[in-house]
Amino acid sequence: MGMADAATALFTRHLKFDPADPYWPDRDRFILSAGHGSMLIYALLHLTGYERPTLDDLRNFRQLHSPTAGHPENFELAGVEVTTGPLGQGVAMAVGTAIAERHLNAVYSDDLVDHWTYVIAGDGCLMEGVNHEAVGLAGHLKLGRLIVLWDDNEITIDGSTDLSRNEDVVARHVAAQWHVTECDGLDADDVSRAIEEAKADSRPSLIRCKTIIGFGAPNKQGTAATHGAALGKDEVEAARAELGLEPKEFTVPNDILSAWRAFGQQGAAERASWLERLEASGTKQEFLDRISGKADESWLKPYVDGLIGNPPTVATRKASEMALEVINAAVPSTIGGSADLTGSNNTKTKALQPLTADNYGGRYIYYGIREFGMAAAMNGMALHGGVIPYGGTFLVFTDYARPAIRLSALQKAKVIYVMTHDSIGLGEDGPTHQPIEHLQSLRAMPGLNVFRPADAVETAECWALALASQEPSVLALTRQNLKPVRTEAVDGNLCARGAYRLKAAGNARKVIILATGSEVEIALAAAERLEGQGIGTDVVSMPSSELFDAQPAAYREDILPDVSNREILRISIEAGTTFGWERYTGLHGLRIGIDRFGVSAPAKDAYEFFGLTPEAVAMRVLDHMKARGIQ
Ligand SMILES: Cc1ncc(C[n+]2csc(CCOP(=O)(O)OP(=O)(O)O)c2C)c(N)n1
Ligand SMILES: [Mg+2]
Repeated sequence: MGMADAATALFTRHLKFDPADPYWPDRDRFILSAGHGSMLIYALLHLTGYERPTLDDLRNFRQLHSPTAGHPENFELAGVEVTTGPLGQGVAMAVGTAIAERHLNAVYSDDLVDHWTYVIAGDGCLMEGVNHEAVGLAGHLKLGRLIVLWDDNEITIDGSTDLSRNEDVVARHVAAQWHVTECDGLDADDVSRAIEEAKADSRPSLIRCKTIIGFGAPNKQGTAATHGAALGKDEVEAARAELGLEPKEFTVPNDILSAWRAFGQQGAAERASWLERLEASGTKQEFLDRISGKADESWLKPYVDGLIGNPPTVATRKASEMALEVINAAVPSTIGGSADLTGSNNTKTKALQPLTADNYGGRYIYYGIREFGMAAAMNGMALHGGVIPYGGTFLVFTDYARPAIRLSALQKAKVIYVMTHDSIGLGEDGPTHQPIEHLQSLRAMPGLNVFRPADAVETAECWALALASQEPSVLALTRQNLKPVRTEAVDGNLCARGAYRLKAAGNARKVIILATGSEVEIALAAAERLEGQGIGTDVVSMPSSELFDAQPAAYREDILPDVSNREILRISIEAGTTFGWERYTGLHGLRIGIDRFGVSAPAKDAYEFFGLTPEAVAMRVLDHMKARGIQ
């Protein structure tokens, strides 16, 4: 209610959109970062003539199967660009949509890409830590196409903002090289004037809209009581009287509705002329393919053939860089980056130029030490469309980026996280930097591909899978060198199965060892020892447990015969928590991993200390077989 006038100014006088084609690529992006105010965007979409939400949808606000979810969800309604609700992330994603817009503008010119990103943000969005990262990044990249309208109502859930904030929000934005202006948020003309001013400035803009929360509810406005709780019948009626609205619920007077529908049609002519420009551009198909997220896949086979012919002993972070050299040439929509660990994450390939305020055409972003801001920006870039963002940090710092990784998964944002230093194998940096629970906790997240490749071939295959997936992916990569485990040519992408038999038992099969990433070579060497004692051992590489779980039952049964079969012992080896591995080993199996924090030591010593060596593994397997009476 407090931002209704500001939103009216934006939607009727500035925002470029066409409800007849909500995904028109050159539309302006509107992001309601204050997602708890979802009814504002639902009302705007309804009034301007989007197919949904209908009046019935509005009646069914927050009910099961209604698209008018508690918070705006991009997968529920066209016109909702990104999913918001976790405060702060809307602004941070908007930084990404603004980056994508400028980049594509540099590639395709004003004719095809020339639009703005508008945000409505509350006090909460500006208080969250990620806001500081987002504001810093946007200021640095001089994202003048980004305009944030701040609903400055001085109220949050607990009451007055005086309870928890005394910082000068405006000064903070000015310090971050933003343009800031103020307006009366309850006066559409004044808001519109401020938007004009913001558009004329080449910096990102914050418009401080002075508002009253719950404006129009005569007895409750200006208080936290209007934040989320229902106003109640009496106060709703009083508000209707105060605002001069129809007394009947869910009715929009005809003259008001037709005026809004007319506003909704203002963009049609602009879209028509854009379509003409697209036809005349000579790049129509390429542009549309890019927007649809297509990525060339023909690079994989020749590249893998080359690796098989000459298998390298490299860290998988290096293998990732090698794959990226080929991918970045074949897939022009990739935009790489790192949160200040470029040389460690191996994310920058030779030909990539930095994306900067002076060169938006570049394809590599120095995000600075802003893991959360980077991840949220990548969500915005991916959902803008036309670019496939990938970005790196250490796997342990997925914790810093986690709320945005979760939103990548929820929103099906095609973001690729290049997470290196994926275990104690990073060595001397010690337990603060050594991930333990991270792989399993990421695997527990729905809708996220977690890949942990074992060598250069698997790394390339996992990259191909990540690029082909519509879901986000995490690539967990080593710092330390790994021996090649895939040295024979095969048809197709073995990692697509999630897990596959890398080595079949020579003797009668008694043991199946499942391993991921750097532990696959340990599994192979341990298996050799066991075979030497007549114990047939399969080694299964499992780069993705999610993809394995999605295989047909017969395939899973072939790789892992019935879990209740106690004649075959199943072992898992992963240099991280053993938590969760019982789903593949069964309770009577053996889980080899690390259920404590790591140690600061050279990688080799750390592996020895934790018993992650072929000798120690073979010993534990033999002991376990003896204890269980397996011959
Ligand atoms: C990350 C996060 N923390 C907490 C919440 C719960 N929450 C929803 S709205 C809100 C207060 C927001 O205040 P403000 O942005 O000023 O919104 P207003 O009350 O003015 O509408 C809180 C704490 C949330 N949605 N996201
Ligand atoms: Mg507020």
